[in-house]
Amino acid sequence: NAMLSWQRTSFHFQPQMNWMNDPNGPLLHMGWYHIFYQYNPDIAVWGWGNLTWGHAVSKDLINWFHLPIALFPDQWYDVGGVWSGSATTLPNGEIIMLYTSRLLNLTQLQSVAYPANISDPLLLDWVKYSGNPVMFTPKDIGHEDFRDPSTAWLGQDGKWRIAVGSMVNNTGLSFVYKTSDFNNFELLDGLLHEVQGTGIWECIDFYPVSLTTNDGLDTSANGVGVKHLIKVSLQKTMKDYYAIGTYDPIKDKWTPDDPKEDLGNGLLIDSGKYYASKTFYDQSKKRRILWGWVGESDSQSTDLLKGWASLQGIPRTVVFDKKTGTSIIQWPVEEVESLRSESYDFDKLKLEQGSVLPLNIGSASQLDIVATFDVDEEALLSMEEAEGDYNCTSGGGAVSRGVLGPFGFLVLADESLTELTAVYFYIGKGIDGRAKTHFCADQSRSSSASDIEKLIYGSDVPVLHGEKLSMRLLVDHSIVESFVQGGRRVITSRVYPTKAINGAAKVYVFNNATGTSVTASVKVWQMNSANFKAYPLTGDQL
Ligand code: DQQ
Repeated sequence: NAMLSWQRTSFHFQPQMNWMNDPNGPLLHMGWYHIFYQYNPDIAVWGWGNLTWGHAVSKDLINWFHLPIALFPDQWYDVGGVWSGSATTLPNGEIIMLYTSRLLNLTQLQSVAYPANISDPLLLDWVKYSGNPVMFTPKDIGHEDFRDPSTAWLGQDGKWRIAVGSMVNNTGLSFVYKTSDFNNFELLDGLLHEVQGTGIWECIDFYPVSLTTNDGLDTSANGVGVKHLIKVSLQKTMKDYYAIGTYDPIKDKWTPDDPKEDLGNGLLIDSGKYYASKTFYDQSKKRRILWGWVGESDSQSTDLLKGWASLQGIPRTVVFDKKTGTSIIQWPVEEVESLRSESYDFDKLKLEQGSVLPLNIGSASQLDIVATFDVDEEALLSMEEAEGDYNCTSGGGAVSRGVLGPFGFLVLADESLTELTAVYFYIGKGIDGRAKTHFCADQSRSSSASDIEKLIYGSDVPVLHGEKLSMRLLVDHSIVESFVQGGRRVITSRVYPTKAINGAAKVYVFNNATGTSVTASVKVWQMNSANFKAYPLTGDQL
């Protein structure tokens, strides 16, 4: 439907048409980044039994070649759908895919696939192991509660470990399997971890982070100066949670640093629309890269009209936040900066209380924005006037005025400001009486269309002594990815403007605080579109 074509993104990964969900088995092989994804090739809605692994490759994580489907549900053990899974690259260069295969009666099992020809840089052909399935539903586990094998990591005994998510009653948990050949798998007695009340753990991601460097680590790394992060996707909230802790390689057990901040109670990978995320180690640039599924917030009938649904977020590097010591830092991969074209600098814009200022940059539908904000020193010091206990989701959104907030950006906004997505800071007072900074994205006025989910997302964000308030926004037609304080917190928004589209989209800075003026320094880049090419590749593209 041409009428909705402007919602299609220009530099985010999407299949040419139909339905996509989770990223699967990301890896780097012979200079090509591979992404696989849950793909329904028949229609723009999820369909459990139709799910395949779509496949695409890129040299830079930004410009893509679509490839033929890698895995179809064509065996007795996966006719119920080829569900999510992960890649493991062995030290000898072999690649192993583990995925959830479903029987017709919906039973979830784990199966193995290999590239037919490891010297093919595109890894076009996949062979399913003749001994599949390789993992069966453990005793006392519901046959539909056992899925999403992780990337394998090497134990001290020279055997590989794999995490698989499940639940007992309502306790989410991770089994650990051991293997030396990826044909025979032994279920270990203990669990990697479990948390009451969290429900099924989907798409477990488990990896080491370095406490000392900004390099990513190979999934098998452990030892001094290393902590381990577990990420789980909780179906009941459709959010990705993580916690940092210590992995005991003898007991194959992980313990959170702070039990109060355990999975489900602590940090989110992204407080917006972001699910089933998965990392991989990029051995060429020594970095860990995160992919995440960004679904639609419109209705299924609109998706059917459009003929497509979902995108993947811009891949992000992940490092341990050495300054807070409690969180990770996510940042768009540097390659996205290759799309930057004309730039505009706005130095020290003074925003009086209650002001909205347009940034005259022409079309504002494809942007990369970086900005810092200063509030009045005096206003900050007279914090007793600021409200306590602010909360983005219940705080009334960008129209609700406080002493020290909200202030930030209005993006994908039309000239009359009837449609806009607000991304902003709000400084309130913490229980200790000190300033507490919140970072929010308000979708409530993002579209004049109805049948759209228009939530307000966000959380508080640590702002350390001497740090300026800063944010970076990637805007691409129907998505806004917002990174605050260098990537300490992230919010992804899907929005569907009807007027603020293409050349009519504008960007504003605003200050709706009643008790302070704000000084904003902003740099905006227009973003070129990425290339998405269909298979087959021509000789020089290889
Ligand atoms: N999506 C897959 C499952 C996974 C869920 C099925 C998470 O394997 O648990 O499409 O979105």
